Amino acid sequence: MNKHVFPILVTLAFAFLQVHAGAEIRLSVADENEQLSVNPRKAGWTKVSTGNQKGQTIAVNKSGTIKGVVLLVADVEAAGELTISLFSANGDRPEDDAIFSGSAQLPGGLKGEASLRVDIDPPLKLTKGSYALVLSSKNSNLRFRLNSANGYPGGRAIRKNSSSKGEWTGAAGSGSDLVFRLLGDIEANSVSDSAEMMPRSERAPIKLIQHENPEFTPLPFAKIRRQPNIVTVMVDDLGWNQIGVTQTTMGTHPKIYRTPNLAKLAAGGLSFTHAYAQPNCAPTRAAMLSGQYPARIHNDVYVVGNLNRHGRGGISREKSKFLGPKQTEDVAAAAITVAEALKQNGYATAHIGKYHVGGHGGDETLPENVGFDINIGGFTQGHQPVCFASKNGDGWEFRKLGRGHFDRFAAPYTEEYLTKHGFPNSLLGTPKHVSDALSDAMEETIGKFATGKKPFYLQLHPYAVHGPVRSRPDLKTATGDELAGFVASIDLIIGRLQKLLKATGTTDNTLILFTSDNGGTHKDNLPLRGKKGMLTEGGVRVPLIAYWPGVIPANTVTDHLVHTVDYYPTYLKLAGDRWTPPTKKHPLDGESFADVLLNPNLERNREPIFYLFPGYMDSRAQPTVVAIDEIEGQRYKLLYFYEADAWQLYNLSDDIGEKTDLIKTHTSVAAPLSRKIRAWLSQQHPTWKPKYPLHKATGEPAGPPPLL
Ligand SMILES: [Ca+2]
Repeated sequence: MNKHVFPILVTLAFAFLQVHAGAEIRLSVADENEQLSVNPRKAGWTKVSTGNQKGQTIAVNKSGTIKGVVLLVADVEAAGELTISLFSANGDRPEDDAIFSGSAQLPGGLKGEASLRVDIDPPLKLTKGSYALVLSSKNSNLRFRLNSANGYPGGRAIRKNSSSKGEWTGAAGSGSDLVFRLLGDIEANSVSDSAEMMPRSERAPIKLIQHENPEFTPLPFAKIRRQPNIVTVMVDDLGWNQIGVTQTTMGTHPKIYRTPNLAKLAAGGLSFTHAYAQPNCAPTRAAMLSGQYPARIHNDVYVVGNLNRHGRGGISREKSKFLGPKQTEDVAAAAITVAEALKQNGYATAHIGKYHVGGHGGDETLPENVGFDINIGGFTQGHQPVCFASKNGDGWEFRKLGRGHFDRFAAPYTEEYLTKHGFPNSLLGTPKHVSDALSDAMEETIGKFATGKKPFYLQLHPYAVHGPVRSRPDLKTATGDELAGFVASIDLIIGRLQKLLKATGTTDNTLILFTSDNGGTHKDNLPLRGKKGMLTEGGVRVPLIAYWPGVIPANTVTDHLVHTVDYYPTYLKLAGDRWTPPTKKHPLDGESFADVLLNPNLERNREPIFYLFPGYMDSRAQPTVVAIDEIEGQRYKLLYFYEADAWQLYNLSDDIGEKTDLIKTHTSVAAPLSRKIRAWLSQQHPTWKPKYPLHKATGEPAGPPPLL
């Protein structure tokens, strides 16, 4: 489907309404971020035949403007002209003459369902009141999607056709709405719940490849060499299946992702199909560093920035029932970080690349002050302003990337460099890419550590693939795609890491963990639903590969539940638990998965993975509590939405795309899980202070969700 803007034909039949005379409409296919979708189980269709009219009533509570509307349509190939009009409304009935009316020709040849964007230019200024948006079309069988789940409580779908005897009446049940979203500062939307968002392509059939583990003899824990070196590679914004590794993606990855070094890592190690992170950069990094959920006072990082990020298609500050509480952006200096704990266990420590959870409130939370012997690039910022080095006077620099730490790796590619790493000659003399500079920093750091006596812990946190998405030119050419080329630069880091470990004789006593900080955001995460920032699987499920030859059985896969908070206790276990943080001061919320690394076939019960999100983030997130748990061999996800005071339940074992809400039929699963959520939120510890959405009227916290 193309994104052309189609020529318009304006109907000025109502031009006597001076205020909007001259307004025009333009029709186009909505871009990726604006596409609408609705759970098919809660959806229907309404056809607008020639001579009939369909519409939607809308309540405008405060003066503002409408710049247009997005609608979900189908059978576009049969459509001729579309006319959109806006009336004042009395109940289900449009009144008087249209305030605005515009027509345009729909494009021929479009197949299937499409989010149609209608721009109104200039925008319509509306005062408080009830309105009706009315659709008609000529020579057409145009169909519009209905949300039968009362997605927009402020109005409903209406119709005027032969069966209504030419009178206006409600359409298709009192709870039905057209699937729509207004554009402009008047917010009305029949699919406002982010969990309802589901691109149409997600409904394609899914085939998941189930890997069969080869035979292996697991090593008993007592037999393994303690205190391995540990390298955590945490990529930024890399989606669950945006790598070319079948073991991890269950075969769902698009073929543009070519990552041969990661494929080798998986072939020699263990892939996790169900690894979870927080839905955003900073919260995941805070969870990893502290080993704690955000509800702990020394974590307290629930989201990037603040918990009242309204707008951009999300519920407005005016309409929301709650306020997001205040949070912090740094892991507190009082926390005992994983680096500090590993230092207590005799490790040398380093952080390279994106940090994001220190320095907002002072230098005491920067990596060098919270347990890292070496810090290259770790700073407050959450993304790289540039992906390539640029000239600065006589030298080269990565402009505004952290605090200049990477500038000593910023010189353009030399012949020697290209030969050493097997990179193409076409790069000779061109500016250095940020992923290569990260590898250079890694080589320098591991080179230092390998000659020392201590085991080392290295957080290698690439800036890729956070936006701006800029690939090294040869990698873009090789993959045919800017993002896939950017992902390929990550794969080169892994290739260089493995080569370096071999060269320094440290392969056999080094554990590599490769993962991401949240779901993908630049392209879809199909078959997972949603993207970065959401609590749907597309937002929180991430790739995870563990590699430690001779200890972790090769070419194995596990579906054990793992969350970012688990890394810290796992590392402590492997370090020998010589020193662990006092539980009174710094309890850990995760569970070690060291036993799974040794035996991926192990039967194991982890407590549920929990999420508490008490605020707002544009169209992606509203106050929500989530639990993911294993019940009688099936994996379930239970969600509570504060705004709607409503629950959803999905069976992730047979519904990876979270399409079928089971809340009405599976009470025996949901009820005990709601009690586990209550127990989790109500646990007693001086450091456990979960923050809830705040009632607007009283400022009082809403507290835990009710019991089912
Ligand atoms: Ca991220």
